[in-house]
Amino acid sequence: MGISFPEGFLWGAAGSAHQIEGNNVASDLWALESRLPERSGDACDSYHRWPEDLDIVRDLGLGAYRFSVEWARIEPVEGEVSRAQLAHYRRIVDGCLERGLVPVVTLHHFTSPLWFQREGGWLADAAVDRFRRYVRAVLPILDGVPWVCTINEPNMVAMTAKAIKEGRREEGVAGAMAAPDQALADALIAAHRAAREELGAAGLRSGWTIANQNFEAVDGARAERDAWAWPREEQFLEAAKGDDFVGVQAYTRVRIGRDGALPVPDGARRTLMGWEFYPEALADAVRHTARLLPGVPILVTENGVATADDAERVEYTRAALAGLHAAIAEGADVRGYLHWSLLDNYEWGSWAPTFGLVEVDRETFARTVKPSARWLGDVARANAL
Ligand code: IFM
Repeated sequence: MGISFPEGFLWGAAGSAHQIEGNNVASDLWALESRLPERSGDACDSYHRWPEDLDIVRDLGLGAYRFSVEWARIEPVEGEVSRAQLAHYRRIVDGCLERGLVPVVTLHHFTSPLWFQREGGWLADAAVDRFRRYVRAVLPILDGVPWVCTINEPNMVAMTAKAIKEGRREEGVAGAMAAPDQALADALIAAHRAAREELGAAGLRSGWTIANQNFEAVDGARAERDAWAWPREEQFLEAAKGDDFVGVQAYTRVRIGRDGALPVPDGARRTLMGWEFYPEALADAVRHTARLLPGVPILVTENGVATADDAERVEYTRAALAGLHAAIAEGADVRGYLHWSLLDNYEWGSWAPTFGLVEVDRETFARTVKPSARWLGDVARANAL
C-alpha cells in the first residue's frame, strides 16, 4: 500500500529564469560569465520554448510550475520598465492557468540587473527602494498567482556575493562558505519585508525560499553549530516569522565540528555537485523549519539531486519523499513539493551537474522526458508513494 500525502498536496517542478531562458544579457551574471568555466548562452531557450515546458509539466501529471521573473529584463536600465517583458511573463502565468497548473512565481532568483550591481548591489543605500520599485512594477502581472516568492535563497545570495563580484564560482556546499557580510544580510531582509508589504497590499500571499543546510553538530559541538548556523541560515528563517508561507529548499547536510564545517567524509556517496548524497536532508529541513516557524505553512520549493544516473534520481527522490511524509505525519504543515529541477539547466557556471527531470539537447533544445519525470508524475497522480 502506498503512503498518501494530504488532500490537495501540490506536486510540481521548478526552474529559474537565468538558468533556463537564455541570453539574459542585461543581468549582472551575464557580464561575469566569461570568467566562469561555462557560459549560460542560449541556456534551454525557455524564453521561447516555455509553452513546451508547461505542456511537459501538465502531461506528466504534475500540478504546479515554479519559475522566476527576471528583474534584468523587466528593468534593463534603471527606471525603464519594459511593458513587453511584463507581458511576456504574464503570458507564462496565463499559460499555467490555462493548463490547470498552479504558478509559483519567484521575483528574484540570484541575478540582478547589471546597473543595480554597478550601483553597489544590495549594499547601496537605495537598494531596498530599488527592489520595492521593481516589485511594484511586477504586481499587475501577478493576479491569480497563489504563491509569490520574494527572494530565492537569500542566505546563498549573501554568502556568494563576494565570489560573484570577483567572477569566481563558489565550490562546495553553501553551508561551508564564509559567513556573509551582515550589512548585506540586513539589506536582503529589509528588501524581503518591503516586497511583502507591496505584495500584501495587493492581496498576494508571499514568502521567501531558504537554502536549508541541515547543520549537524559532530562530537557535541552544539554551541559551535548554533553559532555557525545563525549568520548562514537561522537569521533568514527567523525573518520569515509571520510570513504567509516559507519555502524549504534542501539537498544535503553540513557537519559542524569544533572548528567549523567538516569536509564530506572520505568514501561518502556524492552527487555531481560534490555534495553528500543525503536524501534525509528534506525531512530534516522541514522539521527544523517547522520548529522555528510554528504556524507558517511550508512549501518545498526545491529538492533534487545532480546525477547522470536517472535511476539514482528516483532513488534519491523516493527517499526524500518518504522522509517528507514522516515529517508531515508528525505535524509539519507542508503544502506541496516542487522538484528541482524540471530541466537540465545552467548550474551557475557549469552545465555538468544535471538536476533535471527532462534532458535538453544543448544544440537543438529538444526536450527528452526522463523516466524519473514519469515516476514523479505517477506519484503526483496517485498523491502517494
Ligand atoms: O540550481 C540551484 C538553484 O538555482 C538554487 N538552489 C540550489 C540549486 C542547485 O544548486
